[in-house]
This record gives sequence, structure tokens and C-alpha cells, in this order.
Amino acid sequence: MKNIFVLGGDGFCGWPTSLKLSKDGYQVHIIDNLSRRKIDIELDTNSLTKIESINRRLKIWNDLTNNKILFHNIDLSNEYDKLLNLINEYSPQVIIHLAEQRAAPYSMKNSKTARYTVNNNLNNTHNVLCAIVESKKDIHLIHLGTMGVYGYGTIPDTVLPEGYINVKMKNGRGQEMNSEILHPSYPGSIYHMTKTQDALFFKFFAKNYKLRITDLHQGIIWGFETEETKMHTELVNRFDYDSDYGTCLNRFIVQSKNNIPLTVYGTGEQTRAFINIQNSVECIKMAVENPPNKGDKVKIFNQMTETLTLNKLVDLIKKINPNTQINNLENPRNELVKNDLKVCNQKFLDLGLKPIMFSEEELNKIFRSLDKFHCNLKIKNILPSSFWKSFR
Ligand code: USQ
Repeated sequence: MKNIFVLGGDGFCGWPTSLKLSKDGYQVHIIDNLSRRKIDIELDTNSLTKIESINRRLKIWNDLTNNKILFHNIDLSNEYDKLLNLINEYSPQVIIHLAEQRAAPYSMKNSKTARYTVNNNLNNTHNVLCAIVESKKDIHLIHLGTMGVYGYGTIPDTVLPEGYINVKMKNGRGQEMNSEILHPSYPGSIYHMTKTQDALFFKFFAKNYKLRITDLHQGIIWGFETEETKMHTELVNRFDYDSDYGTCLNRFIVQSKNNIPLTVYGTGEQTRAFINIQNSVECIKMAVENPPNKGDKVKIFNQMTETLTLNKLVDLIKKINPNTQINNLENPRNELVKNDLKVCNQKFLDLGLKPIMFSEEELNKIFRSLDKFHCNLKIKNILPSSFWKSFR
């Protein structure tokens, strides 16, 4: 059986990814320091769905499928030797790196959360890369990045390519030379900035040490359940709705269900890229099965299936609950009031991705599946608590 490490396998994307790969016949190792659970305690917030302990989750999975997922509690930013020893012991074919602090608002909250995000995310990435080099093993590293590295509407009326752009530069004799470079980075938060810096680590390690690396620029996930998490109530995935970790659609759904006016920041004319959680784990599996060759440049995919404005999300929510009220708040973030967004995602389509498009029917399913978790809501966590203009 082929070993795969899922760094951050207890988190929102890591958990369903681990289950899918386990079901598909890989020996999955979750490497996680349970930091996401600790941040819930720090912020006095929670997932709307009830998340079992990691040991309970793994036992249920084992009882249901007879597949054993191994769990290693390692802080990747500080426990390099433990990671290296594990790599040497199990020789994973693939390492999937999702072990980063992923909330933009949390990274902008105060100097402590900003510094934590930078220290954690950049050290984790660099330590994994160093450990692969030091182990001398041929391991494919897949990193879950973000569409946010490109910025939103920074260069109007263009289609965002998959990672690279062609440029012309004049040589010393004034002749125009063609070249291909990484798309310039336009991070909109400290969190997004760490992802843009990850990209430089990857570029260097792919070039210098010939590591095989895939970087997935993912959009905002919608939905929370996958085929595997639906197999048992105790395998359920997170559903974050608070102002730091809850993404826009999750928050709007919870607000609508509880007759709280939707916290639309600004005019709601921001356009963002989206992908369903089931499609997300399918994309990661495709990335596992289609590695770059040794010596190739970093393989970059745009892991998204459609672009939508916030107002489009609101319109669909109103169809399901016509009593939904809107509260257009002064935007706590520093972002364009309105932007256009066109994205190329041809590489995954070519590999056979069947996009699950956002629709009233899909939204209705999410609304209904949350009914039983209503009592877990902490209303105090709805209004924004992180602000881009200054640390609090
Ligand atoms: N927004 C609201 N009201 C809210 C919350 C958010 O109007 O109550 C707005 C934001 O101002 C922003 C948009 O919704 O314009 C998206 O915000 P978000 O919190 O849903 O998503 P974001 O901060 O971009 O981050 C999320 C994930 C992150 C991932 C990223 C993909 O947390 O890990 O990398 O989506 S992307 O946006 O494509 O960069």
C-alpha cells in the first residue's frame, strides 16, 4: 500500500481529503498538531457541526471501512526531526500540505495572530521542503494554496492563467525577449501573503533540488460534506460560521437560518472564485495521480469551478428564505468595492473534473443538513471582530 502524508489532516479540507484517499486504497497518515481545535478555544468559537476527537473520528472510520488511518501529533514549525524521522520510516509517495493557518481575518486580528500566521505557515512549508531534501527520497509535494495570491480584479478584464504568465522584456540591445514568469502576487491579507511567499519557496526547491511540487490555487469552498464524511454522523466535517473562520456563504446561511441580517461587507459586488468541497477532494486526488516530472517547474492548477458575486449568493439565499434581511456593513477589510474575476481552470477540466455548480437545489441541501446543529450556534461570533486598518 502506498503511504501518503496529509499535513493538516484534521482540518476542514484535510479531513475529507484523508478519508477519500484512505477509501481509494492509500495508507494515509494524518500529521497534525490539532491547532484548529486550539484556535476554537482561543476565540471561544466552534464549528456548527459537532466535531469528535481525532481518535474517535479515526476509530469510526476504521470500524466502518476496516481502513486504518494513522495519526501523528507533530507541530511542523517546531518539530522538524519528528517529521524527518516519519518520512524516513514510511517513505511517503506523496505529501499533501494543508498545515497552514487559513483564515484571512484571523491573520489580521492583532500582532500575535499575524506573527503566528507567518511563523507557522512559512516554517511549516520550509520545514517540509527541507525534510524532503534531507531524506533524499523522491516525494511529490502537493500544497493547497489560494486563488487570493492573484489578487481580485487587480488587472481588469484579464483571465487569470494557471500560475504563469508570458511577458516580454527588452534585452541589452533593446530587443524584446519572451519569457514565462510566475503571475505577480497581490496578497490581500497576511494569510494570503504567506501563500504568495510559499510560492517562492516552491519555485526555488523545484529548481535547485529538483523536487516534484504541485501548488493548488483554491477558491472559497462551499458545502461541507463529501461522500465519505456522510458515511457516519461522527465523521462530519467542520462548518465554521464565525467572523474569522466562517467563509461568506457559510456565514450567510447560518445568519439567514437564524433571522440575523446577512453581514454583507460593503455593497456585495465583490466577485470571488468558488469550488464545492466534494470537487476539492477530487481535485487533490487528481493532483496525486498526475505529478510533475523531476526537474519540472512547479505545476500550478487553479482549483475552482466558478466565480460568483456576494450578491449572487444573497439572491439564492433569499429564494430559500424570502424573509432574509441584509445588513450592508462598512467593510472591515481593505479590498476593492467591486471587481471582475475571470479564471482559467482548464487543467482540472482536462483531467476529467465534473464541476458541481452552485445552485438553489445545492443550497437547499446545505440549509436542511444544518437543521440538527442549530443549538450549537454562538450568536456573539457573528459580527466582524478583525479589522484590516489596525491591530486590536
Ligand atoms: N464577506 C462578507 N461578509 C462576511 C464574510 C465575508 O461580505 O460576513 C466577504 C469578504 O469581504 C470577501 C468575501 O466575502 O469579499 C470572501 O471572504 P471569505 O471570508 O469568504 O473568504 P476569504 O477571506 O477570501 O478566505 C477563504 C478561506 C481561505 C481561502 C480563500 C480562497 O478562508 O482559506 O484561501 O477563501 S480565495 O478567496 O479564493 O482566496
